[in-house]
Amino acid sequence: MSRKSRKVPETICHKVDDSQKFFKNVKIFLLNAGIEKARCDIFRKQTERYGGVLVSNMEDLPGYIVVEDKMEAERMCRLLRIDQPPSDVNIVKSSWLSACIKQKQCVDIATHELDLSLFTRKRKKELDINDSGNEEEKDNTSEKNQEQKPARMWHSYKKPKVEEEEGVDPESDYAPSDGEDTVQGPSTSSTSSTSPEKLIAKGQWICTQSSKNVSGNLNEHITSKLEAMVKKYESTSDQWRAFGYKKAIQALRKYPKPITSWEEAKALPGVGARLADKIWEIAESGELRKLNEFNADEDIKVIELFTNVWGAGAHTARQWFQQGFKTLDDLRTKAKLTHQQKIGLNHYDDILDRMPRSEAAAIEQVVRMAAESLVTGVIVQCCGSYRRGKATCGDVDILVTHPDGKSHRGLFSKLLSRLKETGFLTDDLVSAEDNGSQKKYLGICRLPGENHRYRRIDIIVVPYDEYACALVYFTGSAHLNRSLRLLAKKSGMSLSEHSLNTGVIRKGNEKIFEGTPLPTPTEESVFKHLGVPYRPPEERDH
Ligand code: DCT
Ligand code: MG
Repeated sequence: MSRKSRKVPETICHKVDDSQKFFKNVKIFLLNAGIEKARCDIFRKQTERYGGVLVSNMEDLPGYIVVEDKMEAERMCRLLRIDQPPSDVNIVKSSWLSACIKQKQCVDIATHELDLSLFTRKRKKELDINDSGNEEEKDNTSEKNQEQKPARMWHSYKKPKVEEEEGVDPESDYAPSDGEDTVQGPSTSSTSSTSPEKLIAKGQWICTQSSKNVSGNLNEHITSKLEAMVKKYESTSDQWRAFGYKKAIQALRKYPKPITSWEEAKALPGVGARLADKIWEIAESGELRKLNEFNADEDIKVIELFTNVWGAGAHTARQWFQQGFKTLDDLRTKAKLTHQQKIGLNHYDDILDRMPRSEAAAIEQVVRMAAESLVTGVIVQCCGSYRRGKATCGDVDILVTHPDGKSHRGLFSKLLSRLKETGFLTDDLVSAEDNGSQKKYLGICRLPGENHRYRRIDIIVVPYDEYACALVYFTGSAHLNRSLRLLAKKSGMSLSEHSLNTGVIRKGNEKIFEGTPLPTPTEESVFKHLGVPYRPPEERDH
């Protein structure tokens, strides 16, 4: 039966009276990845019909997480961006939900529970290996080792791998109301893709909206506290909660007036009752007890301190903490550190400090002068938060190309040598990585003269025909990029920092055919192919 002709049987639409509501107030999080859309629709309808509450936020559980029958615990964690399956939630296969609906009762989960034993065994093995203190040689597959590779080596390290692997925009996964809610199931291929225009007409895509709120952020007093909570949860590897808070922050930033009631907070997209409590607590009292508790918690303070070491993620930070280290000096003197972590520690305060945009402009100018002294007509463009017009920048992301399409070749190493000779580049974090035809450098720089601080710099040299896609990517924001990539994917295209390809064939999440690059001479052309109205960089600060 085709998807279109499949209808929800009429009988299941009959009203049920209160006594039949066996799911009354039971909270259910439906992870739709891999579950056919029609089936998901039935699950949603029936859950609500029998009194259940569908939640889109971790904040709203405990309750049940319902996953596809063949889901593995590890994949589920990746999709949900959590470190491990939550202990206070029942994680069940969709067969449980089917059985409940069929038997019209909340059936026992015993035979439907997701098998966590493999995951637990793997984790235990990792812990054993870590305890032996010789982790790098022994296990190349564990998450920990992914982190031991220079964390944030390139953006794929910054960005959770799940987006690339699963094609999931986590926004969409958690917030169907955003209109980006379908995770492609295993049978999806380019043949079932829809035009971007149709997709855009169906829902509110982040990438079609300007990030500029005419009135500015009127809930700054709330978002600043929620941002602090995100940092806490990220450092404790509670990615799911961190994500819930991030969604609330986005909604609050866009909200056209200050929050004046709990109901208003609860009505924000992606905000459940518990998060609404927190928002309202801040709105009413200016304080958030939970944040104060976190701030007073010495252990969390230490882990957060360690998470901020460049090259260390939450996992390493936790390990250091478990090894009994308490201060940065402990790390300097006693911990086994990678090259990147040593540099991260040397410039700890400087790297954490955001620079004024005038300093980013001066850094861009140093790179431009050096590049121009090597090749005339070279283009040097500072991207990232700077190009989006932010007042401060965490690092400087500089894109270099040449309009003649060939003079960029060989420029990368000459440019780095020149910048090192003058003492401008002081430390290499990731040197001369060749990724296809783009060359990328991550390091530390310092402006000449007195009293300048060390700053993080990325330099990317790209061929001119990749410039527009690279410009879109490195300008960001990361959130906008995710939305653009997902829109491309659902339209049978694929967007990267290299190109925008059309006619991509996918089987499940695997690309069978890479497609053909579309001509993208300008950023405008990239947006146009995607059916998205062009936005200047300042309106891309999502
Ligand atoms: N990027 C992305 N996905 C990520 C990280 C980055 O698509 N996970 C893209 C978008 C922004 C660009 O790379 C530069 O990244 P950052 O320097 O990390 O971000 P930024 O927006 O410049 O912010 P900051 O001021 O903190 O550097
Ligand atoms: Mg940046």
